[in-house]
Amino acid sequence: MKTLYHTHNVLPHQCSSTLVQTIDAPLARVWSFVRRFNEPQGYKQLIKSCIMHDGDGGVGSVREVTVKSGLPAERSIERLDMLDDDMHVMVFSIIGGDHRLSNYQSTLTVHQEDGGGKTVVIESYVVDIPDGNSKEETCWFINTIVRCNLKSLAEIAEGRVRRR
Ligand code: A8S
Repeated sequence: MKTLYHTHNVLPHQCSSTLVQTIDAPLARVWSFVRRFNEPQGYKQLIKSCIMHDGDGGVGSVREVTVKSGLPAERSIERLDMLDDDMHVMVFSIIGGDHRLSNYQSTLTVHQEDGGGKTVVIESYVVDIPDGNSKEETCWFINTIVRCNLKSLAEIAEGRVRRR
């Protein structure tokens, strides 16, 4: 069931959203990019580099990503909470960094589309609304980043661009 991992308990001071991307590539290929927690720059275009603080990509691993210039932050510390290679589920949390995102948690699932050879990726998140921002502003900002990540995942999985 596609909604299984995307039903969140959202508190009043939080915002949440769900984004969907259809990709014209086999599920196994899409998942192979998603599952590499220690290599998010493999598909996330906004990430410049990634170093591991703990672990090597398994559950509990902690990474520090550096993002490209022009964004309102430079780095983010993130922990892998769940990685299920059978159900194709990945959950990670942002646990630090020089940005204003508190209690950010993302859930990404990958599904085989009925008929055809296409794959559907669903990513949902929950995050605290920072002081001084509205729910709409917060969701707009995160949705822009997540949509950009899902678009670049599609480009790479479909072979329209090469991996860096
Ligand atoms: C992800 C999702 C998000 C990443 C955000 C929301 C971020 O890496 C970027 C810009 C920021 O201002 C915040 O899946 C932060 O990567 C691209 C550094 C956390």
